[in-house]
Amino acid sequence: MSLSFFQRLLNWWRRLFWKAPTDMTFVGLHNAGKSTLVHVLASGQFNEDMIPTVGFNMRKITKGNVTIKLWDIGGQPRFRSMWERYCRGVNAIVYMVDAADHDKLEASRNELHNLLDKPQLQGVPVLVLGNKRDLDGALDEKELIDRMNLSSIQDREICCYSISCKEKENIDITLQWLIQHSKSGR
Ligand SMILES: Nc1nc2c(ncn2[C@@H]2O[C@H](COP(=O)(O)OP(=O)(O)O)[C@@H](O)[C@H]2O)c(=O)[nH]1
Ligand SMILES: [Mg+2]
Repeated sequence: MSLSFFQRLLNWWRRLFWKAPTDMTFVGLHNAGKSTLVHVLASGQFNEDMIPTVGFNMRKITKGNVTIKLWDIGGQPRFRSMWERYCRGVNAIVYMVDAADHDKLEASRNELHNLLDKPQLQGVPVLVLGNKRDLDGALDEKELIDRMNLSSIQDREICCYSISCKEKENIDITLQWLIQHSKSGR
């Protein structure tokens, strides 16, 4: 069975992404789809380690030359001091939102703005992903930019895509953004 043109193109972007030496952070509220995104991007094997910190769910993904630190943000102010430690020096931050979970949007917005207020993270480019666009009532990009108050973020490059990890929608442009930000020279 031959792969479709689209699948082959996606695989090509994937290989390119895992090649460049990169350190990234995937963060967002629990259940946004961060772990699912890693599986979709990797589509195959990767290494996953727990970083042992009591009560704080931090995972380290490695594949090829890429390291991704993955963690759930929210509801635990006592862990805020760790954010800088885990995000310092990363090439980019991917902030994931469940675009269909309207009840959690405000919390997600507040956590994002708290995170970006950290001086150590100044200037780090951010990609906000509104995941689960396949679900009824999911916010589109424009609505997400508004509800997440992204236009107030002026001190860095910020981008927002509406994606579905489940239906693999807009994974190609997500990979392209990640590849473009693999080597920021920071
Ligand atoms: N409908 C839908 N469900 C998704 C999508 N991405 C992830 N999920 C589901 O959302 C739940 C949470 O995903 P997970 O990756 O564990 O979230 P995490 O806590 O951010 O790592 C799981 O049940 C996933 O199957 C998506 O694009 N659409
Ligand atoms: Mg997870």
